[in-house]
Amino acid sequence: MLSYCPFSAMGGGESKPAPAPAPAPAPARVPAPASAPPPARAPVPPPKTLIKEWRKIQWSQKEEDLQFVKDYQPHNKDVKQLRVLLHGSTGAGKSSFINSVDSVLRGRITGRALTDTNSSKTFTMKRRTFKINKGGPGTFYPFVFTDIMGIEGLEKQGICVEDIKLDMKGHIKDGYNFNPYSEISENDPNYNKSPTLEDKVHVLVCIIDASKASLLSNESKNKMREVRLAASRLGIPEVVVLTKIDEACPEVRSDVKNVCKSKYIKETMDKISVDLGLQPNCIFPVKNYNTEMETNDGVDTLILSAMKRIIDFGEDFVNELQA
Ligand SMILES: Nc1nc2c(ncn2[C@@H]2O[C@H](COP(=O)(O)OP(=O)(O)OP(=O)(O)O)[C@@H](O)[C@H]2O)c(=O)[nH]1
Ligand SMILES: [Mg+2]
Repeated sequence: MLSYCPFSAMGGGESKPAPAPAPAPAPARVPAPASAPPPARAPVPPPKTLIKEWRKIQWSQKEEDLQFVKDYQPHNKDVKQLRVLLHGSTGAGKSSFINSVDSVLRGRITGRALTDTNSSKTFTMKRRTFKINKGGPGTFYPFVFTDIMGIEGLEKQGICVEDIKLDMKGHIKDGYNFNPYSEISENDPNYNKSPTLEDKVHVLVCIIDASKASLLSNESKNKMREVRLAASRLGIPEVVVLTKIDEACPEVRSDVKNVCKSKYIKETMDKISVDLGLQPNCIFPVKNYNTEMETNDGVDTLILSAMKRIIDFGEDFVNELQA
């Protein structure tokens, strides 16, 4: 970017030393010839971070979406709540996503599922299921989130894929401490030998950090793909939640509503779609609440749009089980 000094520009932009002043009184000043304009330079185009909108998001529809999530009740009477299992890379924002949904539904920032600011090593070690309070004491939304240990980049450091598969089938109880080196044994007190329909997972959510998606190791991608294939064999629907879109794209950081014009986010979603073998319309970019003191409509809308799909998928799944 050029920055012109206004004075040198007015004087023609030359920096030659001024000639010595003439001793005689100066004649009437002849106006200096108009200085040549600075050579035309092609404007440097801004980096193309924004492109044509690639997904329509109804930013004004937040209240309707919120009401949909608030009113949801499973039709299948054998299921009081949809079980949503979150998995993904360590530090991708799994626990933050639960906190964010909680915050959207309560209309204020909450932080119940503990998160970690130093995400180099997995923080959530223990399986824990979170219910979201509906208002009055003892009243909860009919969906729960099961938070588990992250998949690390390097083999044997994160959760075993076998444990995720067993969890999807309802075999792991809350409180189980994941062991990266071996899967749960059938003799473990936290092994559920006879899972009910409610213990089983109804929707699988893979959480991926948009700012590090391109750095995902093959090891992690293979683990995620293996989990996805196991889910599809069980008929469990899967959604990807792409977090940290604010860290991934400066245009989104300045305004979250730029997300569906962000070239980087679009490319990241296309890549994930190919790597995991999932339709792009099952991938939802979100920004989790992490530093905010208050909720805001843009962030809420993205979280609700992911939640709506999670509920729709879960509802279809449990209804098919009934049929
Ligand atoms: N800027 C930004 N930071 C985020 C977002 N989501 C999560 N974070 C931050 O990322 C860090 C890790 O988030 P967690 O929610 O603990 O991640 P996790 O997937 O539960 O991690 P493990 O339990 O270690 O596997 C925390 O510092 C969060 O505040 C997001 O959308 N944007
Ligand atoms: Mg966590």
